[in-house]
Amino acid sequence: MAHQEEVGIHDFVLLDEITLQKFMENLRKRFSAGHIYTYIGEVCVSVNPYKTLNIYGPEHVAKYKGREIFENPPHVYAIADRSHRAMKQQGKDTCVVISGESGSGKTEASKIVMKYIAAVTNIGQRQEIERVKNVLLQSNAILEAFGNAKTNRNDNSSRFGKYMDINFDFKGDPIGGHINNYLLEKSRVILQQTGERNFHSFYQVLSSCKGSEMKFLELTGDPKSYHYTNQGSSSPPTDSDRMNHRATIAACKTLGFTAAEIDTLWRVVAAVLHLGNVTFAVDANSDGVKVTGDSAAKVSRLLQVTETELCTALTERVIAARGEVMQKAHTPVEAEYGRDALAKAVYDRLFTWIVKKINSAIDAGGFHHKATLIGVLDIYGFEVFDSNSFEQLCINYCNEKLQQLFIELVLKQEQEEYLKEGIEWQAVEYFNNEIICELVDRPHKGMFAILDEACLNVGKVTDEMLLEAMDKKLDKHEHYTSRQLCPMDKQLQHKTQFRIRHYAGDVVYNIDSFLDKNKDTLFQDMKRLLYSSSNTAIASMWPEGAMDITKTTKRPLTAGTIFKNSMIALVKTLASKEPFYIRCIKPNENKSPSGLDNNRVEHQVRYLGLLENVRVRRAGFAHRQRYDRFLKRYKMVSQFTWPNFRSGSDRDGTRVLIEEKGFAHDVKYGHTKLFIKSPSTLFKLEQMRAELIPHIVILLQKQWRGAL
Ligand code: AD9
Ligand code: MG
Repeated sequence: MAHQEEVGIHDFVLLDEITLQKFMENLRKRFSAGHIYTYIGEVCVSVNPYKTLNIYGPEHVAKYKGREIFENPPHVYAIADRSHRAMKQQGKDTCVVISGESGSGKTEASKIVMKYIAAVTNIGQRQEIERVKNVLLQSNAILEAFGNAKTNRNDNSSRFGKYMDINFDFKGDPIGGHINNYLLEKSRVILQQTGERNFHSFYQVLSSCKGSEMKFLELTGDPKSYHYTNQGSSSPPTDSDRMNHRATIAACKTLGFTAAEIDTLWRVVAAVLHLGNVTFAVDANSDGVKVTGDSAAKVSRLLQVTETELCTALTERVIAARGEVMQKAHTPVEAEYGRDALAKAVYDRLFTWIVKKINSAIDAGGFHHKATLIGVLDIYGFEVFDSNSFEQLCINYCNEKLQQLFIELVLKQEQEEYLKEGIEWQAVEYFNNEIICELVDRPHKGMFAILDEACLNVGKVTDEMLLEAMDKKLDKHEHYTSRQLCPMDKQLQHKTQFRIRHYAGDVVYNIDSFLDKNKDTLFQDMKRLLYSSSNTAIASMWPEGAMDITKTTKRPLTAGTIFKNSMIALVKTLASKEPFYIRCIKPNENKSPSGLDNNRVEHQVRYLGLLENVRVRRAGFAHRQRYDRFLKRYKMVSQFTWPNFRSGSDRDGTRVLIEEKGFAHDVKYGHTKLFIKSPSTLFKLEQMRAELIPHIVILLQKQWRGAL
């Protein structure tokens, strides 16, 4: 295979000057030459190429397998290999943390990591391992169908967070896994912004509902016919929706979903579409509302519940007061609210059920305890829309937490390494975003806590009052402001808006519906209705429907608190593993393969803290390498070490070489590694090596010829 000429510098640590300008120059040079990956030490910076690159084939897998990072051009494969080898050889749990804003290539990178791991494992072709590998890879197709959607930032945007543990046996082969999913953006089910779509699954089902097998869904095939798909973008399903529909079904089969279970997936999706078309009219015979049209009948057929019970649940609710049970009729507004809440909840439960099914297909069972893990984190990226709500707050808070982890781990790791090797170093200044995390999650005082407190006073507190409470408690915080606090601020046009200065930029949020989304309640009647479904899969999604309404139940945790707790648990899990990082960058706003938008990219480089990362990595030492590896690479440059150093340890050999070449002032000797201060020393060594290599090749050729 021809070796592609490297353009630019493969590791930012080796830049002669650490400035944003030099960083950008190098990134641009490499991106234009098709090199989307560049290292900062062991962190891989990846720029979304927005085109298919021929760098992921089997020959590339072979090139990276078992190799050190510096032996090949930068690649996600090298990171995947490192995480796999560290796990296999040292029995350590590792994780690959992929971060970057929406559309920067995180999900693609996570799939590339998983494909690489699948490609380098199970040399023995064990059947069970093959099954596990297939399931792990195929699970993506299902999760993306139900959890991804077209947004204005990304045509295939993950609308849920995903952390996947892969379990390995002592041979380093995958024997199972487990997925944790985080907060699906279920509000998308009922509402999308201009230009955006609902979840892919809706278009997949619409693209294929005309066939005889899907007739029972009673769908027209046109997104325009359904309220929930006739909003942001109502263009017809595409060929790829059709193809992806088939791929979803194939993946479900691989994962062992039964035919009835696959049916249930589409039943629920179709039922949600019909549910959106249920309309209400004031009932002249009572003071309540009645259901109109024929959509409710379709919903009841698909969800396998009785139509009467469905209509009752949609138009009234049962309330229990002092042990007595009463019916209360909805107003038209309440009825519509209840319908939409039901649609969101049904879809959300379906998604959770899918994840559970995938988990049972990949459960490593009894091996679990003995296995070591690689965790792969692919979560929604930082996002700013024209209108940002509770979901964006959660997503952006999640990115704050990950950034904080990055800061801590990267610094911690460096510090530990210097300590372990007995080397002194100096700390580097960086922005610690802990203050922003606390703005959101501080117990009793943070935004989530204020939100929860407001939710305790059901019916009495409005979103505006919530904002007032936030203003009162957070007005001193330097990362928070609102229209009320700052009336002259041009960004804040409405009294419902507040702004957080995130590490990645300013985001203006709208407080409307925050309370509702945080409370996230569904009338108990609806839960009971779905629990009564004759479809066992659907019934199993609603276990609390069995509960007696008169029994006092504990107040359920709010959506914000559940999310906050899951983020804290996630960070703890990641921090317990040896982390490897992929930092993704979105080159431009147009999804274009050519062109790196300077401002946009500079902004990302800045907020991802990449320059600080380079500085920390170089804080004193641009390069470090184990003595044996150092000698192997550079031994030809010294007469004392070529062809082999025989009069001492690798450390001694390294010292002899370094002293002979006059670099002694620029290095420190750790216990197991050599630390080089300035990149120029490494350049010089590399240069000497490069000059000598042709001579050595000729020499070796002569020797071979002589031997023949
Ligand atoms: V979000 O936070 O889920 O909205 P991601 O996950 O960061 O976002 P994603 O991986 O979905 O972004 O990438 C967006 C699109 O960029 C993909 O659908 C591909 O069309 C394109 N992409 C990303 N990475 C690559 C790559 N390595 N090679 C080719 C790529 N195309
Ligand atoms: Mg994604």
